[in-house]
Amino acid sequence: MVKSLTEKDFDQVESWIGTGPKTFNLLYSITRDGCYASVFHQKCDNQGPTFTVMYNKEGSVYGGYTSVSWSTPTTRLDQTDNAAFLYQLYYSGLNTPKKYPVKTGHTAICSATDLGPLFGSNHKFDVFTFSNSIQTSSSGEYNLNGDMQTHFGKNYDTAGISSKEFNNGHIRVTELEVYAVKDGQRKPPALPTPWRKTAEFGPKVLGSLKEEVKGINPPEELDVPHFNILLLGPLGSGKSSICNLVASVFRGRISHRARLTPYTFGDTVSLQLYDTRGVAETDTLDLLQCNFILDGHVPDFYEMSPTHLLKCDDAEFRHQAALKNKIHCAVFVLDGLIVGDMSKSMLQKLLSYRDLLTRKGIPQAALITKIDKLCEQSAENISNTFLSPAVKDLVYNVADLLNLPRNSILPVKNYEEEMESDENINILALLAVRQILFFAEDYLENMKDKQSILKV
Ligand SMILES: Nc1nc2c(ncn2[C@@H]2O[C@H](COP(=O)(O)OP(=O)(O)OP(=O)(O)O)[C@@H](O)[C@H]2O)c(=O)[nH]1
Ligand SMILES: [Mg+2]
Repeated sequence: MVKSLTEKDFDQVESWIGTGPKTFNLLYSITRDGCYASVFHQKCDNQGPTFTVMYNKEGSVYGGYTSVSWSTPTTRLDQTDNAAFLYQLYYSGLNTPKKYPVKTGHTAICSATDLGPLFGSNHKFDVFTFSNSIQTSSSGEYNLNGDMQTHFGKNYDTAGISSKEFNNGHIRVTELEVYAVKDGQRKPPALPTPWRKTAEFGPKVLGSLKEEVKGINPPEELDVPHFNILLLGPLGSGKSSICNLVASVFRGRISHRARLTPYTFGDTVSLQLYDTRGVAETDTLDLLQCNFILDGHVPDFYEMSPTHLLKCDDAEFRHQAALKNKIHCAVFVLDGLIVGDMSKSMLQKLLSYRDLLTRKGIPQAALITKIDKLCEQSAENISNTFLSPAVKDLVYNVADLLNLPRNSILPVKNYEEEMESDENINILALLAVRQILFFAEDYLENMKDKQSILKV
């Protein structure tokens, strides 16, 4: 349903009036001020040209313009106005801009104390909105008591259309507004400021981010082919979907193997993501097992479960773990829809991993998934992520919950099944991957420095 006019609509009205740039200042709104003829006159009399607009539940938007002031004469006053017109901007939700000019020599408007806006004459009205007062119905509509049918097309050239084609054949409106129209330049609406600075989304930035991410590699001096990134998070938070997302950005290889599954992405990017079993309230990856993973003792594809815990004397236990087997950055994957309502015990669990990681000096980040479900703005277009107040609030909230810096909280949208590749989803993923690789690179640079100190 159309609820307010856009800048494009105002541009359209401006071009219909046809005398240069115009400003539109809302004088009266029945949902704000009440549907009373007295209030309409109090707010709109002697204001010069005005633009009246009505909205209905079907999504139709229509009304009239007059260059003559509304007034409160003692008896009903018909006035001619060669500049007046009726119009339709939307019909049942579709943008259908049409102007219906006043017929030459005909009455354009009628003013009186008891009348709301009336286009036409006292006896032959084309668009008569209401008289006296109207209360809202239980459905939230105002069932206007005027008439836009009987004499529709009498004073205005409505091109033979019926009132049904004008306003769906009824005068139940959800809003009626009157704007003062004055000469002047409208200020362009202020662009919302992004809450995180990023380059403008587009094909160029997608290409350059891809190249940048491919160019981030572990220090050559270390025998480490990939950055090993561990994904940790509650059940169903989107960990496996993250692996698919990165794979789809880099056209990598996805193997659907169980538990501690390393996903490499061909030769294109030095990144290995370790997907883990979801953390549940009761059954979970204990800290010792997590520590074994971090230290590289758990072989790839090892099936970890609470009933199948790795022990130091197991044959699979990798005793001689090298830096290339260890985790270089851990990423908490959190479902954006429910992270705000996370239970205390789940938060405690995540914080205990976090404590372990911090004590081991392993950098950490958090990916927030499902941001498409979080707000309309992002659902419509993922490039709005950094403009969305809802995403911003969540990112800041998660930073506080996990006590992580805000720049390590990274919103993403995963691909759901059978979705086509999308440029904006890929850009958001690459921004997150780049940040995670920076953290892992820092960690390995530190390791390199430590190794060289030990060698001296
Ligand atoms: N709309 C939407 N759905 C998502 C997103 N990420 C994941 N999902 C859906 O959430 C569900 C769980 O995703 P998974 O990737 O399997 O989650 P997981 O963390 O691997 O789950 P476990 O391995 O069971 O702990 C799936 O149905 C996904 O399609 C997202 O960003 N947006
Ligand atoms: Mg999974």
